[in-house]
Amino acid sequence: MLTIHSDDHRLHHAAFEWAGGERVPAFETPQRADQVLAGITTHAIGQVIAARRFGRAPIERVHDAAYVEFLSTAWARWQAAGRTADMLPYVWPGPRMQQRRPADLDGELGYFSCDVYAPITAGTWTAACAAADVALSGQARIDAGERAVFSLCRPPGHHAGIDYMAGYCYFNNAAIAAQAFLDGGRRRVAILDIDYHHGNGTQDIFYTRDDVLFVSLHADPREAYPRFTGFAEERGSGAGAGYTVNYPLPSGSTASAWFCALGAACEPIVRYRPEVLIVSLGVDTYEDDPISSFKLRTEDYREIGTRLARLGLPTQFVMEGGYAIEAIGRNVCGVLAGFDACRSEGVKA
Ligand code: OKP
Ligand code: ZN
Repeated sequence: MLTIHSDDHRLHHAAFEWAGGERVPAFETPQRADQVLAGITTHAIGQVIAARRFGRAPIERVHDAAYVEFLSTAWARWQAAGRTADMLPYVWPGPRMQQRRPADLDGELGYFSCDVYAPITAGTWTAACAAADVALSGQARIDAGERAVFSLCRPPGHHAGIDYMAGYCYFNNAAIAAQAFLDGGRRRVAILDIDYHHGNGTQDIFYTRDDVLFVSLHADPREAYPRFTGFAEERGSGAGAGYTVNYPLPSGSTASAWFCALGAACEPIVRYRPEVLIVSLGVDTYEDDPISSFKLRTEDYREIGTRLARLGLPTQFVMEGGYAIEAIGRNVCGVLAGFDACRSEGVKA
């Protein structure tokens, strides 16, 4: 399988994050993508190519232009104020408060985010644009007839909504690719999100639409980030009613429960008859992931690839989470190799 990559991801490097009331080293590091890239070579997944640049227009097809503009200038404004630490918000518009854009930088930072897990650093804008380019370059390859690609995006994207950053995510790479498929003339795109965490941003972007089916398998929000979205009752609204499907799983779920849910999640996808499938690929479902609780083992990732290949669809894998540095390469490559192996046997009904 072809992999798309950009070295610019390294420009985004958070100094720390908050956990258990303490400042701890950030879990979302440049090493993650470097390890996956090393795995692609070690496991002979295939060719790696650099992303092309697509500019702001395809990003603004899913994100609010004011949010994009804020992200593009935030660090320079922060620096001009004499500040040097990572930018993190402290105040958000809560329930029943006015959703009004504040007039100064600290206020806007809260307005355009919904948690404390997406710091803006010196290189965040460049890296986030590069991740979108990695997604768009993969999309262009599928559009040109490639059967499957892996977009090695970093920073990840599925928590970024129409007008906010959250949970290590700034631009929603999978959503940007989905919109590009539609803008290129496809009419039905499915996104399957198998990251441990609910893809609240992707859901936000497509919640009222029927041209993108969003199906997500994730830890029950009652006991996991992002806490306030991802319940089974969230199913889309308006024209989008029925086009969001959530499968929350209990904390501590094992592979057998997870694969059972994957089987269920594939049913609405098959029924939708999408022209293309985007997989938001997180491997933080792994048993030794430092911030998650599912119990998948390395051998399970190959099986995931096999199951997805059996759907018989043009497929774009988009990298999301996975924080067990030592295992991230082999787990991601397990999925890709499993997919490729099943594909080369020929897809049988
Ligand atoms: C991003 B992706 C950990 C609390 C959760 C934010 C997690 C963002 C996950 N102590 N922190 O979905 O992998
Ligand atoms: Zn995750």
